[in-house]
Amino acid sequence: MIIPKSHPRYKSLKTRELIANGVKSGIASVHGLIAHGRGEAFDYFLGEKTNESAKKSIEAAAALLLSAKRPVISVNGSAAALVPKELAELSRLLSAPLEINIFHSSKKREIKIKSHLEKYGAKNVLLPDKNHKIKFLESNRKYVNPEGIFKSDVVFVPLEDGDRAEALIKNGKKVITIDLNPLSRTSQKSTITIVDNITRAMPLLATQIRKFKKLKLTEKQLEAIFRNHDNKKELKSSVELMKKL
Ligand code: PTJ
Repeated sequence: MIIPKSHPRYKSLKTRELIANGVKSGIASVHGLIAHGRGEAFDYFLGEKTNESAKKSIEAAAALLLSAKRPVISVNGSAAALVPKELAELSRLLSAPLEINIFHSSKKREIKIKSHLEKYGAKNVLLPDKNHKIKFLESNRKYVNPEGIFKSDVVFVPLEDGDRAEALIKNGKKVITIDLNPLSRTSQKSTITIVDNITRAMPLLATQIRKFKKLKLTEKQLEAIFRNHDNKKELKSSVELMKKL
């Protein structure tokens, strides 16, 4: 379908199309459409722009990712449909693997997501392995790759559902998420939550990482940045922002 550029909701409709096409091509789960609608509603209340609090969280997330020993980028069907190029770029910038990890179990979809990411330039994409699990999780998301999430210290988990952030934390990992809903379980349990649309936050995160790399910040400087981050405070300020609208 051709969406005229003059349409007042052009950007939003284009993003909708990405997720709808993702479902049609078997990358995103049909449930991803519902998740997307929920995200759109929260984005409305945020004024559909990256707020100051999200900018602070992006800075902290960049510092944490750069100081990680074994960072991993976890990818589900919705994230792959919305930001494949940006996920591949983040993987390159951090020399970190992308690991497919989906809630609605499907081997076929995992393979499709992998080749979709590779089409957009990803070089290191891992798949889950039924012989390796993380603890404290019952769903399909417990299966992980031995060279990826299993051994990781920091996991980037954008657009996530439910209980995995909490389980990853209980497994001793630090968790960074992007979630438009500051009240979600994932937002509340993660180490760092970026309350923003994944389509806006991903390019900003890459820019911040590039900036920190250029500045050649030391371990200590990076640590000071992410240790200073108060996730509860930033979540509260996103909720306050929504109330103001
Ligand atoms: O591919 P699968 O099988 O792993 O399934 C992926 C989905 C997203 C369907 C699954 O994880 C799910 O059902 O997620 P939830 O429980 O709907 O949670 C998704 C969260 O992402 C919600 O809190 C939404 O508000 C949020 N969200 C939706 N769209 C965006 C978003 N956050 C950031 N950017 C978006 N574009």
